[in-house]
Amino acid sequence: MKVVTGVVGNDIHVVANRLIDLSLRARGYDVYNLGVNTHLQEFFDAVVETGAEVLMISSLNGEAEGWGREVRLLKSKYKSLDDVIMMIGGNLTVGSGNAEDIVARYKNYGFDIVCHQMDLNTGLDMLQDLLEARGLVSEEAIA
Ligand code: B12
Repeated sequence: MKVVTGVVGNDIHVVANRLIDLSLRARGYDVYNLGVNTHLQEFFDAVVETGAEVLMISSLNGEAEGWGREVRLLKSKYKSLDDVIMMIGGNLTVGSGNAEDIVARYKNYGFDIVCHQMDLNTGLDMLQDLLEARGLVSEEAIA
């Protein structure tokens, strides 16, 4: 199972990105890590190039709020990505905000799984659950 990951926008917070990379590999995923400072369109291009089933974006400084709005537009341009699971996590707004509202907003942008200020392993369990629900993996195997 291939996952493209990275940190969106002009965001240099790299620690979570390294942890995500390690944790995904430990769970058996093939990881294509674009690192920090990644433009939204670069994520979409990488998903097309690698044939990844999952796109996992981080935002730590909160600027994803600005980029998130472009997701639907890009999804409509890249029609082949309709079945790709889109996931985002980290600090998904600048300053504080109501978590339920933030999650609803990002779902509206087109993300399937939204993990605002959520522990990484909880988010990765949510991904596993969705992959199982879609019949893409069994409980035992990811790779
Ligand atoms: C270290 C740090 C920095 C370092 C970064 C060094 C580096 N190269 O990584 C420096 C000093 C450079 C820095 C700069 C800035 N920072 Co800073 N930084 C931090 C700090 C103290 C720790 C971040 C960290 O590494 N945490 C450790 C990792 C492991 O935890 P994490 O990032 O929270 O990630 C976890 C979860 O969020 C989750 N997760 C993350 N992504 C995803 C994705 C998915 C899909 C899932 C499921 C889970 C998940 O998993 C991780 C592990 O559990 C935080 C405050 C804090 N205590 O968190 C502020 C913080 C992130 N920074 C902040 C800000 C504002 C900035 C600056 C804009 C400050 C400035 N005015 O210049 C700049 C941004 C520069 C830029 N272009 O991005 C804010 C963001 C606020 C917001 N979103 O509203 C924070 C929260 C501080 C604060 N309370 O205001 N920062």
